[in-house]
Amino acid sequence: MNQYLDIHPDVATALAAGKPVVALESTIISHGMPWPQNAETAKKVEQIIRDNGAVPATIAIIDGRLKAGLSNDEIDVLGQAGLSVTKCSRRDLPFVVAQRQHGATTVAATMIIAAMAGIKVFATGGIGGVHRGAQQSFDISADLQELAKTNVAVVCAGAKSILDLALTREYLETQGVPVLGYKTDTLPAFYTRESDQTVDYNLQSATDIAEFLTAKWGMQLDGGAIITNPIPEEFAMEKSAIDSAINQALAEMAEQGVAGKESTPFLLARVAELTGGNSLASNIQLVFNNARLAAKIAVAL
Ligand code: PSU
Ligand code: MN
Repeated sequence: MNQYLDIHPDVATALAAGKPVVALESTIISHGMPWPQNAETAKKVEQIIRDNGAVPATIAIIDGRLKAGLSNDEIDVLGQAGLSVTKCSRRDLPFVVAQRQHGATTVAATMIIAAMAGIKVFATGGIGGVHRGAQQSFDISADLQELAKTNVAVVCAGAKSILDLALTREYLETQGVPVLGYKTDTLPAFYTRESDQTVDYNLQSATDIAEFLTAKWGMQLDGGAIITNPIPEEFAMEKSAIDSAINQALAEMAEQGVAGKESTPFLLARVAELTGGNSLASNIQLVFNNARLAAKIAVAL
């Protein structure tokens, strides 16, 4: 047991009994959505996981403690504090722990803490990736490196086209990270069900996905896998509206010289503002959809 980690009693009981557990990230709470929808969504996602037969473990850092499983009050603290909570990827964890601060974990940091706790399946909205213009900026999310080495499967709605999806695919191929499609041949682009990129393998059921993961880890092929789950048709957005918001956000980012860890939150917030309430509703629904699939995969595993 890691001396820096607190596992919530419900999560610890489930893990000890070999019952299914699904990890959830917290940057999506503090940096991905506005208060109070962020905390409401986080609690509903936990309920959806319970309704589908698994135990939720929302992951964050509270007063310097790594947490696998939060109370509702802790979710509210992160939701209300929003952007003032430190966004923590791999490199930020030691600072926030040593300084006994709160931290919101990205996909990378959530995978690290999930793996410490023994959790294999993780649900989120979208992952980080290779940014457009990375040939110059070198902006490649640490999420991709983590997927290359940490044994956690990440269920998401693909990646937003704030990223360069083609370069993201190439990078994942080099790093040996499988990209699965749940009932899809093309990589979903978060708000839209399709993109111009393919997935590696289209699998038709949670059982097939669980068998894939069992084979991967059974062969000691370390690293994660990405399971992409297209946004439900009824909540998908018009590609042209999303594209124009993304292009405007990217232009503003260049103008204002935003870089480093601020890039992704800046782009997410600007796209959400420019597309109004529609994109928030879609974002919430796709997270619900991913939570359902992740719970089914955890049960099948
Ligand atoms: N993409 C989204 N929504 C998000 C994020 C990415 O569509 O909330 C968050 C996740 O926490 C992800 C992080 O792990 O941003 C990636 O940040 P960066 O690009 O700085 O690594
Ligand atoms: Mn970056």
